[in-house]
Amino acid sequence: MASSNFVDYVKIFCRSGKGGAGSKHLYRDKLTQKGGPDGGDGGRGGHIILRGNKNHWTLIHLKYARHIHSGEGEDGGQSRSFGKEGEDKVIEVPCGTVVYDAETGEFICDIKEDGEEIILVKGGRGGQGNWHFRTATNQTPRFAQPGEPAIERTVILQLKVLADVGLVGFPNAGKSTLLSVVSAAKPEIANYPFTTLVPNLGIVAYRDNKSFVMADIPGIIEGASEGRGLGLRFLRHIERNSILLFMIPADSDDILHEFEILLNELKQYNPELVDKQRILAITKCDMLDEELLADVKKQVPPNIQTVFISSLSGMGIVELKDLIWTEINKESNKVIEIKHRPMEITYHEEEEIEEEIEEEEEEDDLSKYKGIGWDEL
Ligand SMILES: Nc1nc2c(ncn2[C@@H]2O[C@H](COP(=O)(O)OP(=O)(O)OP(=O)(O)O)[C@@H](O)[C@H]2O)c(=O)[nH]1
Ligand SMILES: [Mg+2]
Repeated sequence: MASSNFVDYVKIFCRSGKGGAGSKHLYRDKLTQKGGPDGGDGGRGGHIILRGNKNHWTLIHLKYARHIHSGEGEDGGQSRSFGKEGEDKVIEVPCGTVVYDAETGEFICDIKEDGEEIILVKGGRGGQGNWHFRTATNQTPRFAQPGEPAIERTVILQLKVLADVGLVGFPNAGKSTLLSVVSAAKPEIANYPFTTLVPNLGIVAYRDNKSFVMADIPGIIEGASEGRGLGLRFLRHIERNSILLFMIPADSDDILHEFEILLNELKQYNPELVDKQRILAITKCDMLDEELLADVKKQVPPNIQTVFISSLSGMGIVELKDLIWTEINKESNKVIEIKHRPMEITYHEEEEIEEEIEEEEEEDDLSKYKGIGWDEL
């Protein structure tokens, strides 16, 4: 998984710029002996800003950006001249990025829209020059304010994909096959469990140039909430979906039981997921004849809209797209705000260990170049 392009977790150390100091300059020239204070203000230190960018789909571009520092503000000068402001650093992130404090796990902010900007770490204010401190009783203040110090903060950026519909099902249910049929995405498809190891996103073209985004996540199995299979690690990618599409193969032994297991695992992860609107797709219906299909139709859970589909023969696909479109456009299914629970810091230890191993490997790679001149490379 370490070599995957799907990066949905990065930890970054941020340091904003410190503010420049105010100047204590006293004006003097050949004609003026005591010109009074004329020290200018220091410049503000650079902020670290997060900006949503719809052209990014993952955090891969930040995978190796472990330290981000913004510029320091310059000190004020004579003749009341201001110090230059420190350069701001902008971190471009995909929409759906959530930021947590790496030490406490506390939720800081999230970016939902393209172009949305949030100051993650503020630059220090510049100090005021001595010109500000002149008073009737102290006409030559020989002091000025220092700039505010830089702020250091380690943050965790976590991606929660903003798709309209999320596919939920056991491994081998035909999730990736459906995505490959309705969108241009080319996920890996194979007849063994856990073919999909990281989420895939696809844009589904609908009538009249309309479209919606579908997220195919790795399969869920019973006990996922206790860490079985790939666990629930990827479920956060469906937290923000408007609706969930449950997928159960027509040849499953007990459709109702399978449906309940899936529902229960989602509930273990986040009870709010169970409140989302659900649709059920019974997949691989091409494998059944009329008689068997009629039998399966009797087994489906009540109180859920069900569509019988086959990604191979195309059966029910149009009907499914119509239903998804209607549901995601219902006002009641719009995701307005989701509650971000604090992050459990231990949760990601595994990933960090993986990252460290990778780093060590890189160091090893570099060591072979030691002692070789640039010309020889
Ligand atoms: N007959 C038939 N087979 C299908 C259909 N859809 C998928 N399959 C087959 O079912 C197997 C699993 O399909 P995938 O799309 O990889 O399943 P998945 O749900 O993405 O599985 P994981 O990635 O392991 O969670 C593949 O061999 C597909 O060819 C279908 O509509 N009809
Ligand atoms: Mg798959």
